[in-house]
Amino acid sequence: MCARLTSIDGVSSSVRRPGYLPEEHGIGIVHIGVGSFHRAHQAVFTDDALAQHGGDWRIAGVSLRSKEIASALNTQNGLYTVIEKGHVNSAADSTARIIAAIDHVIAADTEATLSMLCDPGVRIVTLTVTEAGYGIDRESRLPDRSNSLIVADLANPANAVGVLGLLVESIYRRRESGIEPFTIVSCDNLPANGEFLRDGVVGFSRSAYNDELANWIKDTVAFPNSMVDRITPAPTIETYKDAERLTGCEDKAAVETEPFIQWIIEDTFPSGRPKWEAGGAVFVDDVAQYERMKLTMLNGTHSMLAYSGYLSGSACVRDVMQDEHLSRLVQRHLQAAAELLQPVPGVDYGEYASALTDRFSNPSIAHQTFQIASDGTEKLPQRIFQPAIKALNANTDIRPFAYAAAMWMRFCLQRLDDGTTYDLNDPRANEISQAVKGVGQDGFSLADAIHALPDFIPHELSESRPWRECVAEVLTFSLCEGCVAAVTREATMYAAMRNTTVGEIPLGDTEPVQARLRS
Ligand code: CS2
Repeated sequence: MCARLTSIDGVSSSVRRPGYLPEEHGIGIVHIGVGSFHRAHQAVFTDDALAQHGGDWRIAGVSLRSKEIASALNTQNGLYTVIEKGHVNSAADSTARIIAAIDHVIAADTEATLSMLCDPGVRIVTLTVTEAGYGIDRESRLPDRSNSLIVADLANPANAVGVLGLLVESIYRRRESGIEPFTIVSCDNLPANGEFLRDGVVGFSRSAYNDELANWIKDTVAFPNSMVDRITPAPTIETYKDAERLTGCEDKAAVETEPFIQWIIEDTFPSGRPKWEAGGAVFVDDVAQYERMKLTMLNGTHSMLAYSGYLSGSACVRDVMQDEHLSRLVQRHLQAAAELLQPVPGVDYGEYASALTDRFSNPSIAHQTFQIASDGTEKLPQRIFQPAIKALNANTDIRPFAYAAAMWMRFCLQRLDDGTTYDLNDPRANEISQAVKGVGQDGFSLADAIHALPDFIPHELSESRPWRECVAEVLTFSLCEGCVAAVTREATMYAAMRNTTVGEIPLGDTEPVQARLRS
């Protein structure tokens, strides 16, 4: 039995170690939401920046709910293993490195969190709390008053437990004590994530404090937008076993991830920042185009394949890519999404699609379709509905998006074709279950029930006859013939449209995609 990872002394010599002494660097960042994505992404960039450029940029983590990860990391003095798994499905293609960027993690403790956030050394707050974690209304971008946490925090901001309350109370306290505000970086998959969070924070301060503070935050605090990317499945027992095998130490905070990593950030950090360029971060004036590309191509395709795949028996993304019909639908979705994007200098959407196909196919990464299928009401607006509206306006094919939305609606029934049931992980799960009760096998009734949910499907779509018909038709077929048949039919229709036969590989439109698929 291996000893617990508490220092790098016991780590196998073949494993990459931090290129700096952690105790020589102070804390400069508070990160809220210390899940596996943060540990595989921002913490890795920070580790590289510390190794190459030094500075007081270590991270204090905040876990808003779970005490588990805080306890695992604190026991290990913040150390943990990142396992990168390449395309060869063998131990030889896995590499491990130890990350020392996290100093400690505070779990579900308002005063400790506020006191850390008010530390004058803290100059940046980063967040990965998921799309659902902000408590900001998507339309108005104000605090969502249907969220009980927001209501409680608005009434008692000094004891806040949610993201907006903690940020605003700490900005308020810092200002009272004459401490400069920190820069706030949202790292969740939301369009214009920085602006979205800024509006939520300003709205919260206006309601819970006063206009003066709200206007000061608006004028003074920086909220750079950022696009983050690294496919990171939830760690499993196998992850911990792999970490132990590779490092020789027991590690209960290990994460596994793909080799690819990307962070594109707007360079607005008035109080300084780590040189995240050391890990390959790219600083730009405007992130919007990159964000749209990632949200609609990677994440949109992910959502489509998660619902279609889970309902038709593919547990992981890699299984989807092995399935002739599902992988064809992946190509269709990538292409449909790419066609709606404005050109970006230096970016070839064909190459991007091809790289995504490769990443999704990584046989060493067991990325569960059920994991991606969670929180559909938070993900679909930017991933599926926005591009669908664009397609409607451009008079191009809406079917790929209508199909994805229909498969999500089918998923909302919480049962597979063989009657197996599952939970709907979604902030609006109760409302959805009520709405779809009694729709039986009628695709039109199911589509009507979901379209009637308030503040969800944009009116451009719910009032569009072609959209409504396409969604209802896909649903009716999947309910009558089953989800495998629905996937097969959809892929066959696409193949026919592209003038290929099923079994032939559909070629993308650009030369790099064609070359890749031919090889
Ligand atoms: C996924 C993302 O779970 C999901 O919804 O689409 O987490 C995806 O893996 C990441 O955005 C990749 O960077």
